[in-house]
Formats: sequence, C-alpha cells, structure tokens
Amino acid sequence: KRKAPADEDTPNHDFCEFLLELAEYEKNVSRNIHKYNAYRKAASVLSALPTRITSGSQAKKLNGIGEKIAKKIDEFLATGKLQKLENIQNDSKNAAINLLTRVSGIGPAKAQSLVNEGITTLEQLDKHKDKLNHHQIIGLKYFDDFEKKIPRQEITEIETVIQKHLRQLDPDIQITICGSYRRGKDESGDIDALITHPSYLRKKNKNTLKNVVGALQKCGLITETLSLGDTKFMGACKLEEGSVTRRLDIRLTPYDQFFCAVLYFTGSDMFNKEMRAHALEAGFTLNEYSLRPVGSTGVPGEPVEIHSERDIFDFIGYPFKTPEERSR
Ligand code: DCP
Ligand code: MG
Ligand code: MN
Repeated sequence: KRKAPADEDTPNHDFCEFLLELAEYEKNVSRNIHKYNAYRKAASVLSALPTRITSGSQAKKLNGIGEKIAKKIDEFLATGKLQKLENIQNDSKNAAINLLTRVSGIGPAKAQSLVNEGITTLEQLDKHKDKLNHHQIIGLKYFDDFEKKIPRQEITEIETVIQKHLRQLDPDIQITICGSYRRGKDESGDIDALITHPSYLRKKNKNTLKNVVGALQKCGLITETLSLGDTKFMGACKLEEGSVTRRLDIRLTPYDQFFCAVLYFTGSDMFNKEMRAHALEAGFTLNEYSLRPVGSTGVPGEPVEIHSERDIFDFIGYPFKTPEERSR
C-alpha cells in the first residue's frame, strides 16, 4: 500500500520526496484528504519538470503549487530540511500510525484506534489478532512480502499461468493486466488483472469470477482471499513454492464496459483524477463503467458507445496518452 517514492532520476526528486511524506501524514494521521491530494498534485507537477527548481517563487508559477508549498520549497532550499516534517517524524504516535497503516486492510481510522489502545508495533499487533479482521490478519502475516516490489518479469509469468487456466475454463475469457504493469513500470506494488467475456453484457454474471478464483486456487496460484464479490476479488498469489506472496486484484467487467474499465484500472490514480476533471469540463461524466454526457440539467444521459480507449479521449477532446504516458 505504500505509494512508490518519487523517481530518483528527476531533477526535483528531493522536493517530491518531502511532499509525498507530507501527503502520507495528511492521509494517515490528520486524515485530511484535501491536503493529501494537494501535496500529491504538487509532487506530480514537480516530478514532470525537466529542470531544477531554484526558488519557491519560481515553483509558485506552476499549476498546483501555492504559497504554502512555495514557502516549504524555500525552507528546504535554505536549510536542507523541513521543520514540519522533522516534527512529524519525531512524534512516536505519528510514526506508529504510519507503520500500522502499512498493513493491508488497516486504514487510518483503525490504525488510530489501535495506537490509542497502546498497540504501536507489529509484534504487539501480532499478540492482539483478536482486534483484526481476516483481511488485516493476512496483511500482517505477509507484511514483508506485500511491501516487496514485483519485478515485471514475474507478473508476465503469473499472467501466463492465469491465461492457461482461463483457457481451460472458457477460451473466450480475456485477461488484461492493468495498473503500473500496463503503464510499463519495471516493478509494481501488486497485480491488477481485468477479465471480461464477450457474452457478459451488463447483466450480472454471478459465477464467472468465483469460477476463475476457484480454478486459480486449485492450481495453487491463489493462496489467500481477502475479499470476493461478483465483480471484484482481492487476495494473494504465489508463482511457485518458495516464491514471494504477492497481492493480486481481479476485476470482472462487462464486455461493453471494458474500455472504461481498462482505462480506470490502468491509472495512475492521479491521471484518472485529471482525466475525469477534464471530462466534466467537456460536459461528460467518466468512471470505470461508462462515459456519459451531462446535460444542462446535470443529469447524466445514456452511456456513449466506446470501441477503444482512444474513443474515450476523443469524445472529451483530451489528447491521447499511451499507458506509459499516464504515470503521473
Ligand atoms: N485507482 C484509482 N484510484 C484509487 C485507486 C486505484 O483510480 N484510489 C486505479 C488507478 C490505479 C489502478 O486503479 O492505477 C490500480 O490501483 P493500484 O493501487 O494497484 O495502483 P498501481 O497499479 O497504479 O500502482 P502499484 O504499482 O502501487 O500497484
Ligand atoms: Mg497495482
Ligand atoms: Mn491494485
């Protein structure tokens, strides 16, 4: 669940680093999602700059960087650190909350209440499993594994295994690995698999996902289930005996919603936010299911017919970006 740190080879990497640390603090400890988004937006803007920022006032000219962040950049340039961040990091309660939120299934509110009950380490958490649900227990069990990045090659191999078993189940099922893998990253935090079937059109398809998960359990690939519904599986898998256990998400999408689903599930989350905002400005509402025009009444109309990812960009007049270009 830790978001990848800023790319180390960009000229403003150190600014991005402290902005992302502040973002984590706002999400996990303050629980201020607006500030979280603001810090992430600022980091994303800075990470895309080809040259080094040399002053706060220069940074302020950028879209997404205001007075407060400009001041922090000046402080960081002058002193090499940020007092606010030092204070945050030196507070042991903050540190404990941050640690516990790294367990899959533990959110900021749960972490807060555990710390209030005096649980501040993974060892203590392990002794109080009665306070955890199934997802959180598995998250704790695989704490180290789930924080290890997954090399691209391993995801490719897992995809091959899944494909083989899907073919045996039903040769018409299609699978696309999305997320950071589809954006071309060398390593990923988890595996995001999207499946669809030509005969699955909107109507509920009660058993497809359960059959898929069942088959992948039977062959030993899926080792844990965190949650399983009609369209969404969250769990864990292992390529072979002795391999690291990996987080695996599977979503089942109706065939006619495939391109909106693949766009959403490819991300990044920041890119999705920007694209959805652009869609609204162009008079459309975009989500993982459909693209719909929003009339003057504000009520969304019937979904637009989509035949490719590019169609979605074209409809809202947004310049097409390949998955590799969507990582900000
Ligand atoms: N997503 C989103 N908003 C969220 C969470 C997810 O739009 N709050 C979408 C975009 C993500 C995709 O789902 O790219 C997959 O989510 P992940 O958390 O798996 O993120 P990534 O695959 O992008 O990165 P990682 O390598 O950390 O898994
Ligand atoms: Mg992912
Ligand atoms: Mn995921």
